[in-house]
Amino acid sequence: MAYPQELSHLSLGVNTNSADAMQFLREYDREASGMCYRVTMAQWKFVTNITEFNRRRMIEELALSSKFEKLSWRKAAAYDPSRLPDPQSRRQLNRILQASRAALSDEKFAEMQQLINEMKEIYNSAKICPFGQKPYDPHIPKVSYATDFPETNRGHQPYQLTNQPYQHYQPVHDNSEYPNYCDMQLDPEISRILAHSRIESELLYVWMSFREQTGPKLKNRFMRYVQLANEAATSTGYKDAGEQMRAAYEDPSFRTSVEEMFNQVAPLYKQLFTYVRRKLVLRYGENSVRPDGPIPAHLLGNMWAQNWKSIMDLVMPFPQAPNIDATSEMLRQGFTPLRMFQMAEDFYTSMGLKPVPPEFWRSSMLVRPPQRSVQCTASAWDFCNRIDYRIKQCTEVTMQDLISTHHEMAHIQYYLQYSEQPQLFRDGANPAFHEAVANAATLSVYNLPHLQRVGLYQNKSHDPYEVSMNFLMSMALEKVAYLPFAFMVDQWRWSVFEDGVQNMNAKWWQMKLRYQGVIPPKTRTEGDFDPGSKYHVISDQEYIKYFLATILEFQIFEQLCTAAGHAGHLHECDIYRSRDAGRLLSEIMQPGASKTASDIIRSMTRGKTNRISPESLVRYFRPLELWLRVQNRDEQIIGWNSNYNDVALFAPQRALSNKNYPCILLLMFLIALI
Ligand code: X8Z
Ligand code: ZN
Repeated sequence: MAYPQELSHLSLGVNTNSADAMQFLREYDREASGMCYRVTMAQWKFVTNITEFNRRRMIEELALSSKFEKLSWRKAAAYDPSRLPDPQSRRQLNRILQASRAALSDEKFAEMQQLINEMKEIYNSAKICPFGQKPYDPHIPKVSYATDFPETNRGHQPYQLTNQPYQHYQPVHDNSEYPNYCDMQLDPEISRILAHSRIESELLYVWMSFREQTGPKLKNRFMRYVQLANEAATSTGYKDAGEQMRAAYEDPSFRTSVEEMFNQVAPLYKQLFTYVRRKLVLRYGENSVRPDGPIPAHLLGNMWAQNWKSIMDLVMPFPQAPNIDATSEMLRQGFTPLRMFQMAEDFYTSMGLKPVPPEFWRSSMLVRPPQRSVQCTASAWDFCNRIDYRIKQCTEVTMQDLISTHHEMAHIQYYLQYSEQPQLFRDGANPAFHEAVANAATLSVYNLPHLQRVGLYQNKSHDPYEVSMNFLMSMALEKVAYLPFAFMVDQWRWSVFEDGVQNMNAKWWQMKLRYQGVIPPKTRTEGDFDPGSKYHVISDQEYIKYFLATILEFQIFEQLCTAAGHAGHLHECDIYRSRDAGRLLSEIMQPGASKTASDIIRSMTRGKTNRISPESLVRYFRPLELWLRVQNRDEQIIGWNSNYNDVALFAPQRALSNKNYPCILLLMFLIALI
């Protein structure tokens, strides 16, 4: 699709002078870079030093930036992009018009920003009590939520809010009576329990409690957010907010394209699923996991059952062979966080890519600073001035953090590569590209040949096939297990934007079952709002990019490996020190968003295709898939039996188990007797 042509009709098209438009774009570029610098700096100061003062400064800058966004959108809408002779300027103008919510009135625009900020705050302040501390003790006051909407807002009518938009909302902080010791947060405490505990009741407890502390408090705000997002989208010329989000992919048949991709990876996922389910049956028993049905979502090592790598201990193909982890070798060699970052820089410069500038080393936060509160999630920062680039990461000397270091450094490399583009093009070719490129580079770092080359693994005479299968299993638990989750989040979100907010939770679980084959461990109702347990849902961040990025990363990786002259299994390819791979990587990154994804993929594959394709991912995991097929040969059902649908959503899982029939019959008999 050409860049959303439909947007021409929202433009007022009053000014048809292309010289004026070009002048506007030049001014925009200068002002937007300046604004971006100020906001980014205020955000950096806050997340690396969480104080009330820094929070207020950040909010002030964000407010200024929103004003600028709104004003620029209005100015841009005065031009008709289709009349601009220069395609690059047309593309820039469309980028201003396309994604914005600026078509909303000033009041609603501000309300939207406030809603999203409040939802983030509620989410980030969610805390639960430790397991076994009598969470349901009547002495511990239970927080009650005024979550239900008036009946008039149910049913199939679009949700209507009264003219006092906040009257149904809960205050942001209502933990006043919550006991002090109930201070476990998602990251790190709750996530650690889900990853490492193998006690089902404990897993169930944290799974349920986190949802109690998020969903119900967020539901009303989310409904209002849906209404406002749709209003912004329709005023911008889109059918609904889902269509507006999808427009960034510049593909008129985007929904069909992603569905086709999903269908191509589903058979591999089902093999993995079936094998993992059997191991979970062995661990937790048939009363907890049906041997032919869906898997209860709390047993997969992660709050959203999206990444299963934490249950590797339960599913390792060859427990006698190692699961490659260079952590102990790194510790033995006295690695430091600084050395890890130097190593990551060397990875990119060895391919002829750019070193990071001195400002990076001066200003990054590479370890958790003592005596101040910071947000530790790893991230890479572009300060929009072509000078200042930083990483924030509370690095520890572990293999996982070494991978993360290479991942974040790839983002910095992307920033450096497209730094000469105008501000509007300093971005990935589509929203999936940044993550895809960063992960493609790290696929090379994970593998054995690379770890051997950098002296972090010595071959200790283990069977190479067994070592390979263990490695591919750990990768599959991270990448393959993730695909249906990454796919379903926006399927759900788009359906809410399209069909309305009724039965949002039931829809969520229907999709979780259909695509992931997971069910809730306990009955859920519309009083719950389980999508609200995922940050990206309530913080207005589209998610399909992660699905596409996971597929695209293997496609990019395979092209880099071909450029590097790799022959043999894809999972054994290392692009370290390959100038040819570096050149290709630079060709992918350097245009930023100035070209379409389809143009970049065409040139990356030397004209073979212009589409994202899962073939490389499937090829990468082919040796594991063959092994899984053998393991699953006696299984009655590859995948899951969806007849358990009703059970999953509306009744406790075990209620209809065959084993309960004698009890039910006995009960009926006794009742009849009475
Ligand atoms: O949100 C993230 C990163 C920032 S891009 C922390 N990820 C997705 C998630 O957590 O759901 C990385 C993996 C997918
Ligand atoms: Zn990333």
